Amino acid sequence: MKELLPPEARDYKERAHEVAEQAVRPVAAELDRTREYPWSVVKALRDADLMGIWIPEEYGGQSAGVLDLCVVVEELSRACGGVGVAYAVNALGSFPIILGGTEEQKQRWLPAVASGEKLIAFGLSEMASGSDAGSLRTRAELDGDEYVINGDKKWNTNGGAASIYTVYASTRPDRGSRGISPIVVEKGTPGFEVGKREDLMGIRCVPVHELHFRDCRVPQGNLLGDQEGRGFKNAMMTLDRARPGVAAQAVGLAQGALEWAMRYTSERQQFGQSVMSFQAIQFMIADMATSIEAARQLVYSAARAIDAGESGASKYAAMCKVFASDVAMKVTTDAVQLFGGYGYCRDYPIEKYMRDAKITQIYEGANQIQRLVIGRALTKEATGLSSMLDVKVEHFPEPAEEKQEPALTGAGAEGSKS
Ligand code: COS
Repeated sequence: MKELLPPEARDYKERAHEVAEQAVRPVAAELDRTREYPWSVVKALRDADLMGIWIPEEYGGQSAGVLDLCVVVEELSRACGGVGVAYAVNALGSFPIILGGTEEQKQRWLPAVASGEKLIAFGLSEMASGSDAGSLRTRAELDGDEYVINGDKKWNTNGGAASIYTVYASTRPDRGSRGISPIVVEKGTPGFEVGKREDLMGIRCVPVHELHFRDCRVPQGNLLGDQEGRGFKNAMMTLDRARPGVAAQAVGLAQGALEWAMRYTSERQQFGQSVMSFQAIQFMIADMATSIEAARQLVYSAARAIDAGESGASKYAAMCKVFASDVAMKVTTDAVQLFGGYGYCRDYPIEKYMRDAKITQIYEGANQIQRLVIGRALTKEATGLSSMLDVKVEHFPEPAEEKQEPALTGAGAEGSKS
């Protein structure tokens, strides 16, 4: 259903498809094994003019929308989920600057990200603060015209590879989530160290690191915007725009796994015929393909709603993330099943899809958090609904008094005997 996409998105999708087939698929297994950063893919994406497309034109980007970002991530993830997120996380890292930076800050940091010369990362989570992002403990204290940052970040995707880090720190711990501020820290700043690399189940070519800040001094001008305390909202608004990218990664992974499963089951012969010719297998594949298409359309329409500035961005972003990642987990697990014993070993590419898919249910807000976001949005909508319908629960008619069932003796019982 490519023709349902606007022409620009179709063009981005086709170009990303080319990069995925030429530069990603041939190296995906090797990158998974060695855990090397996909620098060759970054080069291919730069050559194809696909890096930093979401950055506004005035800062060197292409002013592409969330939909365009999603179709690129989807195509890359179809070949390798790790490469998909290595690309998408640059959007996650730069949205805080696009949304909250001053004109000078945007001019300072965005052009190098737009060209792909520099990579960028997003530092929100900490060891003790994951889903409850507002409880973060990293501190930033103003000392003269510098912020002094102390604390540790966890799960920093692109950590080490990135040159620019958007870090969320508390400038006013007494104000809770309203005391959090976003501060940009550049690689090489004294007191800032990239720590332990996590040994992940999937997306293994992407480095995920701890970050450590020990009396790390940055100029006051690195505080995004001109006011402290806007960090939590900035992070939430960023996630509203970035979560469809995770959903697109999930769709790409599911699509890639489906295609491998179709190829395998149509070639594999058992009982004198292809495995795919059995109806039980066709039904499985039919369900996989149908759920992927449903997920894809939800991702695209959520992205379009966000691009159009519709209210309810958080709800749509959460809906597509939760739905697509659950689909990806189910589809990639079924794809492994369709490969039988071969699906369970690393000689075939399929088990990697299952390992890569799992993280889409966890990062950028666990799916339980997405359901909470959707639930809260619906709770608000329910209030609006009751006033629209002018119905309150107590206005529903009282249930009629219960009628006594006739006893099984007497006329009825006798009648039933006759
Ligand atoms: N856009 C703008 N503002 C938002 C917002 C959004 N999407 N969501 C919340 N806010 C605002 C609220 O309006 C509220 O503002 P006030 O302080 O002015 O009242 C403030 O932020 C706090 O909101 P809330 O009370 O809803 O925050 P909670 O602590 O209940 O947390 C969740 C909300 C759970 C949704 C949030 O912490 C979350 O998304 N957690 C997951 C974090 C995550 O995705 N981590 C992975 C990062 S990738 S390393």
